[in-house]
Formats: sequence, structure tokens, C-alpha cells
Amino acid sequence: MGKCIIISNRLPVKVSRADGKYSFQPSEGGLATGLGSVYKKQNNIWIGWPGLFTDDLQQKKQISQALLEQQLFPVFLTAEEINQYYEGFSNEILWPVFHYMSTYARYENSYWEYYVSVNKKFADAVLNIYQPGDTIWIHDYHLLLLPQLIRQSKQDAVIGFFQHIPFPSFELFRLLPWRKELLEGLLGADLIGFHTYDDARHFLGAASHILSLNTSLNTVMIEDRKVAVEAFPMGIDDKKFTMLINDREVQKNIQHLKSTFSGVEMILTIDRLDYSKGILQRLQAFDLLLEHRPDWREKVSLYMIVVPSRDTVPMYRDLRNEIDKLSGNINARYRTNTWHPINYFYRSFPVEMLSALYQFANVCLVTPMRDGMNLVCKEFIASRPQSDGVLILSEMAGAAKELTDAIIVNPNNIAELSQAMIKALSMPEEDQKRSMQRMQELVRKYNVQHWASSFMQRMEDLEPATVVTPANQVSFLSSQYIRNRYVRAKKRLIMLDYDGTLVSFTTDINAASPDDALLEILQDLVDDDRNKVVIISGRPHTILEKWFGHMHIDMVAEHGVWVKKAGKNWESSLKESNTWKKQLLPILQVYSDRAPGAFTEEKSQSLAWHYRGADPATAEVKANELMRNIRYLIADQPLHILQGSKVIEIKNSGINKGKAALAYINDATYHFILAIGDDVTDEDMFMAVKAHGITVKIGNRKTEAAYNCNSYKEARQLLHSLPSRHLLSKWLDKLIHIVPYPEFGRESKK
Ligand code: GDG
Repeated sequence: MGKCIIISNRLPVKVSRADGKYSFQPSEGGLATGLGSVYKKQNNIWIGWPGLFTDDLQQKKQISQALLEQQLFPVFLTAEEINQYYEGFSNEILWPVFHYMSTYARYENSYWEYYVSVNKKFADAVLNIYQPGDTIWIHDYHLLLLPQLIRQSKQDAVIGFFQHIPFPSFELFRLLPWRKELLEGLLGADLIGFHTYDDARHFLGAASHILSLNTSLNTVMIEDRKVAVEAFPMGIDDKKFTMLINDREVQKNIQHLKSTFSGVEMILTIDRLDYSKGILQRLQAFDLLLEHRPDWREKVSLYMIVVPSRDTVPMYRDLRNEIDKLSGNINARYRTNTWHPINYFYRSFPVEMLSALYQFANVCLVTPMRDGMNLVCKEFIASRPQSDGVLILSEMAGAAKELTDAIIVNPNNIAELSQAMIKALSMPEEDQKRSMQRMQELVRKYNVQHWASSFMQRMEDLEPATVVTPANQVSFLSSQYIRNRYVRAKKRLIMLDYDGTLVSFTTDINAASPDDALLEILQDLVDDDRNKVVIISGRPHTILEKWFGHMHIDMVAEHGVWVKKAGKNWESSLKESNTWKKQLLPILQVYSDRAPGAFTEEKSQSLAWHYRGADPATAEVKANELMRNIRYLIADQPLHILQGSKVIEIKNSGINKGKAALAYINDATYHFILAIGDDVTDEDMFMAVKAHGITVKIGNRKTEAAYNCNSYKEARQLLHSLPSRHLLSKWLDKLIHIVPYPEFGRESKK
């Protein structure tokens, strides 16, 4: 097992210099704690910017050596690089757009140039250290290009990427001038993680809309690789906050708070200065509370910590001024000699003070406009030994997806926010405890160690599955080989799927009728009496009859439910039973309503939910959900769910193209068997045929087939190139008699 290389913009250390020597203290941040258990193990390492500038080679060496002792590798950046790549591209473009505040973005080209060059610098650092078998885990929006930069040099590397901030909906993401490059950069990874399913869904939507990539459930296909996109909600180091509860310093701070805030309820808020945090809206809501509920005056205080951040940037400076003004104004209007409505601190505090506040406050107010996760609310929950206290949480924070027992609010709705504060302040202790206990269980169980190990485990599991082994491309030589086998055969079985194999896979299910060129190719094959040609499709038998009923051709419809031998009538292999269909139809209908363009097709023995006509991003999510629901609903029934290209089909188990193909193979002796198909339902057919004949898959997805073609056009070319009866003269028949035939099918098995 190789080492794990973690990469983030900043190294997880605090740098200090004394007596000309550098020393490095581990940082207390969530990421450092969460990954501490990973990167300190064995020979794992962490790469990142050490947080200081130096051009001096000697100093760089000294720093690198000191860091090496802690398994850390520095990427030294210049002030200009930090200015353009970090402050510029990362924080003035990606941060606002990803937090749905696109009007704050400044699309400077030089920012992009530095972003590219710094990502390359990180890539060089990784490639210097990387060895085959290593696992790479990249963190956050500063390094979106890094997965692909590494992939270009290391095709086989296992690369994971986790984004700590939200991933916006496609409508926001598309605003970025470099949207394509950023997506391609990220798609160099094998596993892309976000805090929530919504973020993952947004990413899949962007990949499908902007790069026109095939996304299916939680995966993106990019060339011959599969990229998994999943949610890994990050937790906190809960034990650290439990330990702090009885810390002496913390207890001292609590005593001090008790004497200062005697008889006053405390609402606590802690944020970094940022426009995404909803600080102004929160103040407005508190103002509203004091205005409309005078009975709460002198009985409640807002304790507001704003951690300084980037306040030399005009936008942040303006925000800070607004906060100063509004909090000053509220205090000026309502304060008394003994009571301050708002206790506002523009600075950071030691964690011993945070823990005291988390324990002392009655209500914690976390109301960002957008937040990837938000750890403050989880820290508050972990710091309540009596399981009391109330959390008010913005629905726009990733944490709201998990902490559903909090009072969930829309941070833009000032009145609702104000009401939520009153509700929290007046909540009976019993109710507080019920909610808090449930949230505490969750915070304990899904802590930061759980998050890190789930992601690592998933990367390990992905290793074999993500690399798609393509079948051999049908080349000049192999098509020559197929033709030779064909020519020498006395009796041939040719089984052809229809949609995506003989015609292009269209989004309009009704627009796929066979064209003249196809009918001509099929007619040529049918005209040769040594051939048995079978169209083997998931389509209803009525449609196949309409399209091919006039030809002397065999047809298998609905994956094997219906069979028609050339010149005979359709026969069903199953007795019709509609009970399960009646139950499932209304459910499929609901999903069609939720994904406009999707529809349900009722076949005699199956139900198919088609979503090729629906918006890809919405439909993939709905398809995912539907699969889960149906799996649950049919658990005790002899039914089978198949997921094909943009279709989910539920049918009686025991019916599939493999069984239908086997029935043909066992029915007679063939010297040449060819099966061509494009989607997962054809894999059963390939399995049945592969020991007996030639299997060809359209597309480059993982397959049981021996060969693949790029498109239905190549499949048609291959069929067209098979010598037709008309062109072969009688001498060929004579020739065939002196060449021994390999035999497949019923008789060969004797
Ligand atoms: C990103 C995403 C996502 C705050 N003030 C003080 C202080 N803090 C600590 C808190 C907490 C952390 O900072 C802030 O937590 P966030 O969740 O807001 O995380 P960020 O690092 O800002 O941001 C965010 C997170 O990544 C993890 O993926 O949740 O959505 O934006 O741990 O305790 N710590 C001390 N003094 C303070 O004054 N010591």
C-alpha cells in the first residue's frame, strides 16, 4: 500500500520564528484535525503553502527541513502569486460565484493566468513525491485544476478531490469565463466529494450541460474513465470539544460570563467577516425583535464574534463598516446603563473562550446566505453537556441537511429570523433536550474522523472500478477477421440490438424509426438464407412489428418477453400479471411530473421510465431517487430493475436479452454468431454469446463484449461490409465445403 499525499492551499501548521529558527505548531483547524489521523500515519505527507514569503534559498531549505519532520512539504509562493491566484482568482472569482454572489466577482485575466501557473507549481510538487501506488487527496477550490494536471502525467494515479465550499447550480457556474477548463481540471480526479448531495448534483449538472458528458446517477464518464461524484458531509472533532467542557480555563471563562450576563439570555454568533455569512441580515432581525417585542429588552443579548478577514479589500471594508454602523445604531437605541443589546467583537478568541461561549449561550445563531457545511453549529452542539440550548440554522448551510432538528430558517427572511429567535428563547427545556440529544448523536457519530475515513475508504474501493477496460476497437484487421469467419460459415446467427446500435440514440423516443439505408443493410443480411437475423430490443413488440413486420426477420421485444420467428406470430413467454404494474405506475407518474420531458411507457410485461427527453441534471437525480424507491418497494416481488441508457425498466425477473439469446444459440447449430449492442441490457446478451461467437459493444463503457465500435454508424459499416449473397458466387459455396467449420450452438454442445 502506497502513501497518501494530501494537498491543500495552506499547510496545517502555524509558523513561528524564534532566535533565527523556525518552528511549526499544528493548526487547530477542522481539516488539520480530521486529516491528522491520516497524514501522520506511516509515510503519508501533506503539501501546501507554508504561509510566509521568502526568496532566500537558505531560509527555504531551513523551513523545508523543519517541515519535513512533520511530514509536510512546502510549496513556496511569491507575494504576487498569492495576490493573483489566492486573493484574486480563488477569493474574488470562485468564492463569490460558488456562494451565489456572482455580482461580486471580478473576472481578471491575470488572475486566471496565475491560477493556472500556481496549480502547475502544486502539480510539480506532487509529481516530485508521487510514486506508483500512492493515493492523492486534493482539497478545495484553490486547486481545481490540479487533478487533471496530475492525471496528464500519471494515468493510473488514484486521485480524490474534496470541495469545502458549495458547488453552485449550473446557472451560476456557467457565468465563469473559464468554466470548461475548471470542470475538465476537476474531472482528472477519480472521486469528487462535496458536503451535500445538492452540491454533487450541481456538479453533475455542470458536467452534463457544459461538457456534454454522460452522467449517470453519481458518475461522470470522461473518455474511458469513470469519475464518482458523492457527498461526504464533514464533521468536527467532537472529542476535542467534549474535553474542553471541563478545562480549567474554560470553566473560568464561564464563571466570568455568568457574572456579566446574569439574568440575560445569550444568542451567540461566530463568523469570519464575509458577505456570505448573513451578518447584516442577522442584525436586522435582532433589531426587529427588540422593536416588536419590548418585553425582551434587557433580557437578551446578542454576542457576536466576527473574525477579521481581508478587510483591506474594499468590499470587505464596506461590509465591516456596515456591521459597525448597524450594531452601533442598535446599541445606541436600546442600551441601558446595565445592558448592551449587542456585544460585538471584531477579533478572534482562543478556543477556550469559544468553548465557554458555546456552553454558556442559550441560542446559537448560524445564518449564512450560503455555506459549504458550517462547523460552528456542530461545535455548539458538541459543547452542551446538559443537552439544552437551541440552534437556529440557515437552510443555505450544508449542515442544515443533517441537523434537521434545529430551527431551520431562510436567512433572507428577516421577519422569520426574528420569529425564530423568539421561538428559540421561549422553547421549553424538554423540547430543547429532545432536539439537542438527536443532534448530539449525529455530531458524535459523523465526526471528522468518520468523514476522513469514509473518503479514504471510498478511494480504496474505487481503485479497480473506476478504470474502465475498453474492449478491442473494431479495427481494419478485426473487421477482416469477422468477415473471414462470416464467409466460412454455413449457418449464421446475427443478433442486433436496435436503439443506439442500428440507429442513433435520440432524445425523442418516437423519432427512431429505421431509415432506408438501415432497412437495406438488414434486407441484404436477411436475403442470405444462411443467416438468421434477430432484432433483439427492449422496445414493445407492437413497435418492432410496425417497423420490421414486413421483413423475413426474427424479433425479440421487451428484452425477451415477446418473440416472433420470421414468418410466424408473436408469442409471449410470460402470462400477463398486472398487479405490480398498477402499484408502480402512479409512482413513475409522479417522477415524470417532477422531471418534465420524462415519461412512463407501459409494456405488456414491464414498465419503463424514460428520461432521455428531460433536463439531464434533474433527471439523473430523479432517476437515482426512483431506483432507490423502487428497489425498496419491490424487494419482496419477483421483479427486476434494469437501468439502460436514460431509461429505468422494471420487469419480471427471469427475462433478459441473455436468456433470449441463449434460446437462439441452443435452438440450432451455428458456425458464426455475432451480437451487437450498446447499453447495459445488452451485457446479458454478450455474456450469453461470448463463449460462442463475436460480441461488439457500441461505445467505450465497461463491457463483457470482446470488441467495440464508436457509434452505430461503425456498426452499420461492419454489417454492410459482410459479403452479401448476391456478390458471392457459387464457387464460394464449394470452397466452404473444404474448409472445416467451427460449430457453435446446440449440436456442438453434445
Ligand atoms: C470552509 C467552508 C466548511 C471561528 N472563530 C474562531 C475560531 N473559529 C473556528 C470555528 C470553526 C472554524 O473556525 C470555522 O468553521 P467553518 O465551518 O465556517 O469553516 P471555514 O474553514 O471557515 O470554511 C465551510 C468548512 O470549510 C469545512 O469544510 O464548513 O462551509 O466555508 O472550527 O471554531 N477558532 C478560534 N477562534 C475564533 O475566534 N480558535
